[in-house]
Amino acid sequence: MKLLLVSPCPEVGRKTPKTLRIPQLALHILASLTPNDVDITVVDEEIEDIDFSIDFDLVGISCMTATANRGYRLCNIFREKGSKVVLGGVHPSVLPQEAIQHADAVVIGEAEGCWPDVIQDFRGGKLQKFYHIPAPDLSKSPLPRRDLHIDKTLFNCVGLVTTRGCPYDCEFCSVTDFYGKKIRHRPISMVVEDVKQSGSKLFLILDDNVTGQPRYSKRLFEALIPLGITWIGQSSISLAKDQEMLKLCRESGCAMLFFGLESVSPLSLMGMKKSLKSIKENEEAIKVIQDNGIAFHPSIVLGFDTDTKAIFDDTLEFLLRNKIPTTTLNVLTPYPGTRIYQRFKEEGRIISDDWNHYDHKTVVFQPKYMTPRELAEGYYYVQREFYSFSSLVRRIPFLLKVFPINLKRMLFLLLFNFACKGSLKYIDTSLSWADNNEQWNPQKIWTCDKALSLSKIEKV
Ligand code: B12
Ligand code: SF4
Repeated sequence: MKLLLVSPCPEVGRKTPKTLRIPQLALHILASLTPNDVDITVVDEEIEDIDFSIDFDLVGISCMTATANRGYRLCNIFREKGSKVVLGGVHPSVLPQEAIQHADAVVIGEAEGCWPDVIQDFRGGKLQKFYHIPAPDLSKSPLPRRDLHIDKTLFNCVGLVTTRGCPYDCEFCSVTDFYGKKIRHRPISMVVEDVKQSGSKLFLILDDNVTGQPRYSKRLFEALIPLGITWIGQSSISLAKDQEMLKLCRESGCAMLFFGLESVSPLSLMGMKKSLKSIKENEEAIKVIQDNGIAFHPSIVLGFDTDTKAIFDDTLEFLLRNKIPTTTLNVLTPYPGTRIYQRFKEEGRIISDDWNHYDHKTVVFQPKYMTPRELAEGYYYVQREFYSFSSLVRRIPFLLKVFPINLKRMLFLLLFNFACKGSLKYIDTSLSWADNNEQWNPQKIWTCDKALSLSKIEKV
């Protein structure tokens, strides 16, 4: 039996720069759950092209919303060639009825509990339409088949999972719905074995909050110290309040942490379930974290209902004032399956249902205090200014302050900068594709007096 496991690219021919490539862990997990007698091919389309001349019996495709259209196109191609196709990942999981129009079966949620059944049913000729095992026990899964590594890059960074689940359930995020509110973890001995077997020294820990279960996280970091690895992860900013955790994080090899700061607007922060609600508290936390030798990488979303056009300059000013070396800037994207999608749908504010545009770079909704185009242009402006050459020159000392001269980390900063600069070409500020483009004009915009006066209060 020949099995192909694919992670589609958002656009044909669009590849991730070689040095920044991280193979999709989901494909290696699926491979590890597949019986040994199956001949497996793994293709991450952002890294290499699919060889359509080969015939496969079964094809498994992993989709996010931004890659769903390409995933559905691949389903058609392979089904026409006679293969059976199974879809999985976050998008098919939140929209299984849409996904099944294109595939023979859909796995809703995590693969661990049901992939062996899918293979068995396929072999027995009785593939079912839907498979779903909620919150599988992570201690029962085999280690990912990292031997199917696609290529070794300069950094050879690989993904690593230690926990799944998030208790916060933010309005714009799919994670809690997908993985559940309860944090589940892999046994520490299993994570250590996974690290050792991977052959890599650099890891992206894919958990939504690597410090979310303090007792577990501290024991995990202690176990990682002797392995001498470097890792990047995501954490809640409340980490700054726990000196012991900060120390263990650094000693276990943590170079940089992504934080879902989400916004530099006091009004937006007030409306979110965040541990630190004021700008002042966040700024103090950033300083504590960077003083502990961990680079602070905030993920910032532009276009919340409390954002006026002032948010663009406020964001740039905040990033430079707080000596932030790198950041991820996103346009608010109402993903299907989230509460914000439901709300915007009910308010008639979704301007496109074409999943290709759901990439965090394109405006797919009517913002409250500006036109969609103003949000798109404002987003482009912040991205362009933050990743400009002159800004890079200003930010190099920020990184040097966090860690003493380290050529590899400096190279990473440069490459990350160039990749973000390069991604400017994918930002479509024309919005010419938007449904009923003419109706999204300034008359649709709310008056912003209240928001402006409140943000003035906070600044004073
Ligand atoms: C790490 C990560 C990234 C990394 C990926 C690095 C890499 N190459 O691995 C980077 C930074 C590149 C990234 C980019 C983006 N990401 Co991202 N990312 C994540 C994150 C944090 C972890 C994903 C992960 O690898 N998890 C570990 C693996 C093992 O889990 P998994 O992929 O879910 O797979 C499991 C199941 O889904 C299922 N499964 C998956 N595929 C398949 C296929 C089959 C056939 C079957 C049976 C089962 C199955 O089984 C697996 C094992 O249980 C998630 C959040 C999360 N907790 O999931 C967001 C997340 C997936 N990302 C998201 C988004 C929006 C993006 C971006 C669009 C953001 C942007 N600014 O551009 C881009 C899109 C990139 C693209 N290709 O188009 C959203 C997706 C929402 C949606 N509805 O699509 C998520 C859910 C975050 C969120 N807050 O909502 N991301
Ligand atoms: S945005 Fe972060 S904190 Fe909020 S639900 Fe998603 S993963 Fe959890």
